Amino acid sequence: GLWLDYTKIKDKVVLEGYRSQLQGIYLEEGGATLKVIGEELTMGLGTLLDTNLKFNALGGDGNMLIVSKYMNLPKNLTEKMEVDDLKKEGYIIKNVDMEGGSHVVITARDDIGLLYGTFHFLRLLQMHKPLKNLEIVESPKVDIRMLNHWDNLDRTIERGYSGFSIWNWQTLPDYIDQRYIDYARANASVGINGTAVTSVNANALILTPHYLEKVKALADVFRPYGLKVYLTARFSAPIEIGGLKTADPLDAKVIQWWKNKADEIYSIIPDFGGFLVKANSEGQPGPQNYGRTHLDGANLLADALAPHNGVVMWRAFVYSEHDPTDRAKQAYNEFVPDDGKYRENVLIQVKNGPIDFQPREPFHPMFGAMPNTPLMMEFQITKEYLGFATHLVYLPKLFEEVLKSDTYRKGKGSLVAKVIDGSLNHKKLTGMAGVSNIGTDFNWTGHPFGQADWYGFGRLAWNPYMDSKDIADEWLRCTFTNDEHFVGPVKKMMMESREAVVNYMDPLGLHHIFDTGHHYGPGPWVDNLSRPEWNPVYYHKADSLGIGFDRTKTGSDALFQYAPEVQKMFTDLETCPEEYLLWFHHVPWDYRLKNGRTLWDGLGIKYQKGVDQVREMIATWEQMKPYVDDLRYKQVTMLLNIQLKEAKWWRDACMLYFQTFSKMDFPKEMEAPE
Ligand code: GCW
Repeated sequence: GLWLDYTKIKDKVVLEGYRSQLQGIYLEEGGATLKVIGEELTMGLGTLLDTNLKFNALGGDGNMLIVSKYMNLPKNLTEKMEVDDLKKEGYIIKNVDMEGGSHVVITARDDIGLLYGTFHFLRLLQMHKPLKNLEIVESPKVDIRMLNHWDNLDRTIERGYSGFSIWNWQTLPDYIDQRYIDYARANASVGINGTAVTSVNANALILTPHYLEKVKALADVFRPYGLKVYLTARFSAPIEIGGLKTADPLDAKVIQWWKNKADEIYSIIPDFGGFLVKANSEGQPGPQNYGRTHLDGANLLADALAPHNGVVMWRAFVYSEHDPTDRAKQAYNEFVPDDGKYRENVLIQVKNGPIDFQPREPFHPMFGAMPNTPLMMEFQITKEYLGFATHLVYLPKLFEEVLKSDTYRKGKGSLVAKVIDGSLNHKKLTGMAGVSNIGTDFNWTGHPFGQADWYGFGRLAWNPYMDSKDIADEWLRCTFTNDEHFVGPVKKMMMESREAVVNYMDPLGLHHIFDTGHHYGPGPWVDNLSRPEWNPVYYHKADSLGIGFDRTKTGSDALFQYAPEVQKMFTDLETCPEEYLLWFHHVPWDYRLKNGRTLWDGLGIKYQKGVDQVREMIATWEQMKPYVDDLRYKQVTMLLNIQLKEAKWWRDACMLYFQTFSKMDFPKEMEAPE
């Protein structure tokens, strides 16, 4: 079902209104995409309106839904469409009155635009929006809008909490699971146009003919929905599956091997998207194994893909034990000096923050710092550090905060969103990736509210300036009900959920204090791991004097990587937002916060607030019983109760541990530890 569960509209007035406005459909004839548009309209309108709408020719009587590329519309209709602003994959939805009837026209330059317009149109109905005075003109602001699956070939998923991988490599290519089709529909409905189906901790086998045939079968299913397939390329593949002695990016045989491999892939999948690469990161092979650089590695693959218009997405998530001072600095140091030297078909894929998908991080300093290289965003939709698929945390709020952060790289207003949509430096190639939270679970994402994160990622990839509140509104109406008694309170609950998790896990700029390996639950005391930068104590640095990571000049000076205005704001304790206090500063336990309380009290109050916020979420949800089916009502209730138990666990574990340093009493606002 997801948000495409087109249940019959119960409101009689709305239903009758739509029925009289939609008396037939004209759908342009065409290929596979037009066929799936027809299927989606038949299914969507069939169930929403509980009627069987006929597909008619143009020119008859009655109010029609007209779906056609604008160059194929009759001249009198084309003239009414303002297509100048319409880009590739974009669409227009507009009312047009003509003799014979009052019509709704969906038009576009290409078939995929028509499909996206169709999904938008169906959403209008799901949301009970009036079909009058429509003047919708939409084009994607970002070119590559893709999911990254961290799915292994044995169907386990790294950091996946919703079951196993939906890709059944054993039965592919011959067996096409209905899930593959529904997956493509769901992605297309929010404008996602790419998917890297294998993990960045890559297995070279995916590049062998045996697997490429299976990938082809997926690509064939996805193609009508505008969804391109990408693969993760293991840098040592020339050795592992190519029989070469080296994977040195400057070696002639290696260069030829990748070229041949790209040619082979394109002979099987002509619209293959390209490679996603994790290299010299967390033990993965890469060009540095041969004394070369990320630049050498990325350009090697880019040259192999260029004749076929493929792209390389080279990840900037790198850190090593060799620079134990501050892991946050390494990516900037390794990539920024080579700005402008990457081939045109290379995008550097950067996580939203400089550490690793924490509940809150400042934006990554690379954003805006490489004006001559396309930088794409990597968000994590799966909740590795936010309570897995067990906690309700609405992520688009986090995504929005990052996208609206100001890098000041070209003065005030140089938002991260402008780096991502390319407008800050007129980039030709743009992209946004989200690490998928999808698995074989009956409801796809484990937590019923996890679907909203997938949905919201897609909407923000289409338009990084969207308000996460509007996205929550859409998702709730399409997924549950339009009843305002439900939408209002639940939207509020979703919007507050992100701050709640920050409060009960990582308040005031704390980060990476998770228990080892699995990253579920608190472990601020861990200090015995083989690499220093894996130990939580490395991040909070609590001692008898205070707590926090000094990233100013007196500490690691990671702040120098930001624009001067940003450096200044974060350096000065007067202007550093308290959300980032302990990210950038080591401050005494009795340091006075803006509200006059000590840091120690402030920490306790925040942890308590997080717990209280989960209690409020439970109270809100309890009121929602009349509006939700029993199954989802019970699931969310049980999950929220776990969340409450674990919010207390976080509060108690962290405060009791930090108390061993502060030696201060808990603030009076804090409940006694359980
Ligand atoms: O956060 C870390 C995860 C790893 C992941 C890595 C990465 C795929 O714990 O599981 O590996 O990030 O992004 O490469």
